[in-house]
Amino acid sequence: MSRLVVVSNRLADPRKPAAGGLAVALGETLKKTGGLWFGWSGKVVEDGTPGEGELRVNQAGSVTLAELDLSQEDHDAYYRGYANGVLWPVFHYRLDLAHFEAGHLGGYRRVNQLFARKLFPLLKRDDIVWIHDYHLIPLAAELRAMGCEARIGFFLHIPLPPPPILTAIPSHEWLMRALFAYDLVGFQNHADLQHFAQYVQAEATAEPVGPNQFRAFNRTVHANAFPIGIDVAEFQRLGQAKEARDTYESTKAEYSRRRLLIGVDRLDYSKGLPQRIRAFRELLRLYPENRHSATLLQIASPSREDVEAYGDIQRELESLCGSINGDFGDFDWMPIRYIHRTVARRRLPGLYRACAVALVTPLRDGMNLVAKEFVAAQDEDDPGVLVLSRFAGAAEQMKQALIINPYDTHGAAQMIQQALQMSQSERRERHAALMENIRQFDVHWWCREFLDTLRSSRAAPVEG
Ligand code: GDG
Repeated sequence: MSRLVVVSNRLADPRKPAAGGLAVALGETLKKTGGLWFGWSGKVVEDGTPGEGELRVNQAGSVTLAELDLSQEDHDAYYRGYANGVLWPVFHYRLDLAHFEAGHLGGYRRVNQLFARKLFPLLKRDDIVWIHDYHLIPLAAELRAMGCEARIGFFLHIPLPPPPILTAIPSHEWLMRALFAYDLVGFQNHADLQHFAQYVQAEATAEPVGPNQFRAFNRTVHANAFPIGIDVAEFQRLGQAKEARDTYESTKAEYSRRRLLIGVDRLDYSKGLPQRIRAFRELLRLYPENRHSATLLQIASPSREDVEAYGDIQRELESLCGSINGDFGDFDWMPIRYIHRTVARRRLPGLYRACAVALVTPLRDGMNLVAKEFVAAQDEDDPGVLVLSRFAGAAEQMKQALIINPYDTHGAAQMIQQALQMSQSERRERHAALMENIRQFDVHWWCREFLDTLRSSRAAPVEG
């Protein structure tokens, strides 16, 4: 079997349990093929030269880890400026939050060139290369320019917006053309795949030349939807370990007379946190029986705090939670427990299991793995209910969740009430169907499906 080479912005050590399902799944395939994982080390060198960075190569069992440092200037332009200041907001339909600065695009290109320069000498001719996410869209084009002929696939973890939004990015033609350097491009769901097809047909006059094959810029690329899953078995094992069981017991004991609702998100404007909090306030207003009895536990783990829009969302959230607790709270009950910290992964399954309802209500999300983790952590006899935004990629698969529109505060509050009142038999039925789906389409399925498709896709240059 060919060696697998994984490239992602950040490197995760697949041996560490905190790494999560993706690193575990990729780690398994890397181990089997004696593979290589290449990415940024996480280290920023303050007085480093732009376009340069030290590469360290280490062995972790049979897997080689290659970590690259970045200069401060590159990091600011590539990561903070372009990836998180342009691509993240636009791909999440937030043109209002995008800052287009020419220097940032330059830095994005420079770092992709640096990645290619450092990676290319490590590649073997028959390697299978799998590049991940929006930070590295032009990487295959840079590798091809150096003469790389390996099979290269790309997976976009975040949504791809439709052409009217995508075309607002200056240099969108350059960005989208870069996708044609891949043999296979994967999206989270069929809606995103459709957006890709619409874009390349309208803007690049690419013709579909077969099922999910598009030809333009002298190359043919295969594209398809590969919805990512979680490692269900690993997450359930984590749920049976002591730390998760202790967390379950202590949470249950503390809230013995209350119903708990839970939200677990990176503190990101795409996750619809203020909308969720407002829906919870509407629940308390519309259905007063929930006062004193329902508590929302919102874990918002700190994220990208050096990007301006993230500070704004944090302040908005703090003020909203404060005003609801002030308006509705009492000596013996606070409606919202807002935790702006990262909770240890080992505790998460216990927390999920102690909760009657999960609120997964992003305004836009590639997939959303919290929705799947919540389902996997439930007790199958007495499971909690998932309330899920129609704008999460997960909604395409998880049809037995209660699907809401996060912009509709009133409608969302009604749905949360329905979740709190759902009979045990209906909860069981919905949970069993959701469980079947997340088991079948777990992260190992995703990995196999993408790599099998990549092995059989070859993007031949157009003749003549
Ligand atoms: C991107 C796409 C897509 C969250 N808070 C804590 C914590 N988490 C963990 C969750 C879950 C993961 O982080 C979040 O995954 P999501 O899928 O919700 O979101 P993104 O980070 O935005 O990921 C997304 C994903 O890529 C995969 O393709 O689904 O759409 O945006 O695993 O549990 N973990 C711990 N403490 C926390 O406080 N330990």
